[in-house]
Amino acid sequence: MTDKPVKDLTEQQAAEEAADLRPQLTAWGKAYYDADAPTVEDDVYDRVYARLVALETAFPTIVTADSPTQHVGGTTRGDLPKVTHEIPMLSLGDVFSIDELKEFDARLRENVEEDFDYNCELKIDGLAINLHYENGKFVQGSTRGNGSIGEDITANLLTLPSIPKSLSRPLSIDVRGECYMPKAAFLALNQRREAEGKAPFANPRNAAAGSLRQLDTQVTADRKLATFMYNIADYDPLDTRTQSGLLDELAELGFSTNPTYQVAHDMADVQAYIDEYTGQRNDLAYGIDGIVIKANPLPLQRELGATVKVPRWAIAYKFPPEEVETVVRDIEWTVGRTGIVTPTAVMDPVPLAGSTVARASLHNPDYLAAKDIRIGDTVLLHKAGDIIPEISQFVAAKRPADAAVYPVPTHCPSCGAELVHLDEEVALRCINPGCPAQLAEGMNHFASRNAMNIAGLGPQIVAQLFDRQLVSDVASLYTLTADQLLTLDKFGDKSAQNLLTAIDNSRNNSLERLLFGLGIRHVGAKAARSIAEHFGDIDHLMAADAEAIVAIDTVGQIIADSVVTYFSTDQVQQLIARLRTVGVNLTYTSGAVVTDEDSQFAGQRVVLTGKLLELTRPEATAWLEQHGATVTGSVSKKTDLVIAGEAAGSKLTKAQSLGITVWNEAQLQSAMTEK
Ligand code: 3B8
Repeated sequence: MTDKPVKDLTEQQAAEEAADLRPQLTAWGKAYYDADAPTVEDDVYDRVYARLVALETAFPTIVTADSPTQHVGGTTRGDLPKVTHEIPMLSLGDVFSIDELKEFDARLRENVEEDFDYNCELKIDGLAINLHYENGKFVQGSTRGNGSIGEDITANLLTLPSIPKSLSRPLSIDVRGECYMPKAAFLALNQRREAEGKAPFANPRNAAAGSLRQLDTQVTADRKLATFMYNIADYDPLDTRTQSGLLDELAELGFSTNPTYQVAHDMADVQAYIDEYTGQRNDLAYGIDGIVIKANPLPLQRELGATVKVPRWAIAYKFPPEEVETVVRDIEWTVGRTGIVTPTAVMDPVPLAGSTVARASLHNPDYLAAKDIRIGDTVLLHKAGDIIPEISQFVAAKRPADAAVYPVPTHCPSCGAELVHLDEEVALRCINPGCPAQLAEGMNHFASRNAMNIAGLGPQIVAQLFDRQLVSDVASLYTLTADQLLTLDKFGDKSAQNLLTAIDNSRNNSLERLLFGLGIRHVGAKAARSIAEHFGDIDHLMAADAEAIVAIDTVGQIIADSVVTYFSTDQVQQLIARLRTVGVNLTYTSGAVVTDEDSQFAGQRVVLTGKLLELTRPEATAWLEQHGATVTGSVSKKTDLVIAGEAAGSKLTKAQSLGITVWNEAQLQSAMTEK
């Protein structure tokens, strides 16, 4: 590790230094977590770790999927057991243009006497996995690894609802496919990580890879991973004679398969498929990076076989990366909940990969300096991992003569306090605890779904509450009156009453929601839950020292220290006293989660619709989730049960047309009281 400030490094130097640090951190982490025998002082580990985070934050392109920062907490396994693939897991050859695709077709047709079709499939941007079944029972799941030897991730894959634990027939087969993280789950995960002060994942693929290597399989389970299976290692056990038929048969056996495949007779059909999905790509719920064409007859696949590296019967066409030019008009500095001040490029709005983009994060002063982006610059813009707008570079030829290097602010744009760099951080911080921008961000977090879950209290309303000085901290939310709310833009009696009710209901939340909502550094929703459950109420927690907190299995030193530091300040103690006075519950009331596999709701997908009269939706949802159900918002073929309240509309109609079981509220209540 060097002491050179990160901002003085080139990307190349940063990448080299990071590559040196990672194996060291991984080895220390392994000794600590897996062998429970630390080989280094905690503070040395922390310093090296902080340096790696600093390097990767300043140069996001150098992040690797196996970086220790991508599985914070050292909870991923570095030593997964190896699995040998008897039949190697090959990867696909790539082409980048339609012309090359046509050459592939011409070559194949030259070598094959008879006419044949292709099966066109989307190329899912995930991780290749192998699922091994014996007599219809799932026994082992593994990664591709180097193709011959992969890693055993059975325990993690067991948590994925889309992977059947037993098949509809007692087959012994190896089924191959892709494990991926849906776009929505990726965005939510990164938002959560940012709120918890963790490095965001670079793209859904890295997020999926990290999630599959978790030591704690509950983390994997929470990551909402999904699968599409597309292949079997050996065709013998099935009767199917085509790739398209194979996909249907896999679906019948219980696997999740991608329904978008199409059989193509010739290259014109293939072209039409490419055009169709180039257009739809951004509307899909998962990322794709191209399409795959496969000779459809399975006997032909077998006859053609493979080279050492790639099958001869299939090829991937990769989409060209979408990139547009636009002009930077401003660089805005905004203050986040934790005081981090982040620059954002504000640009002329341009359509890009399915949305209109006008802003891109420039992350921190080092990143801004490295990219050397100035106001007036024409820049090339793309979406990282298909999702996050990112400036690739400025166009030197179009730089205005007077474009000046953008000055980094020395004072907080919200409160005017002097900005600082803590420790090794590249981030610029405002450390004034009374900074209005931080308080507003903190209140947004407090109200968010996984925290106090106050529906209707979003950023725009919070901003107005602070502007009009109706609130000063989160406790003051609980003394707001209808008259005060009526002064807000577009607020009427009904909206005021709804918000007051939502705030009022949040008083009864169990302690873990409050703990997470307070926004204590490093304390995520999961740690908050463990801590709340362990201590039972806030007084016992506030009386605890770090040693007592770290005694909780899933809580590490960094979290424990952060909690103790947080509660040690007068300001926080006064805030807790005010929360108590306004009647916010400070005890843990969630009770143990039922993991009863016999529950009739285990693994069921349930949709709530219409107006519930006796129960509230959050109550019904929480109860269903505690009994193993996944509660979703829309009805599809996969829905198992719809619970329809009063005046249920189109969701009920759809459920009925799909033949899905429908219950009324009373049926749900009786199921709840039976338990
Ligand atoms: C043979 C067939 C590798 C692949 C394959 O969506 C082989 O078929 C492969 F050796 O990697 N990412 C797909 C996808 C990937 C592959 C595939 N089909 N749809 C994908």
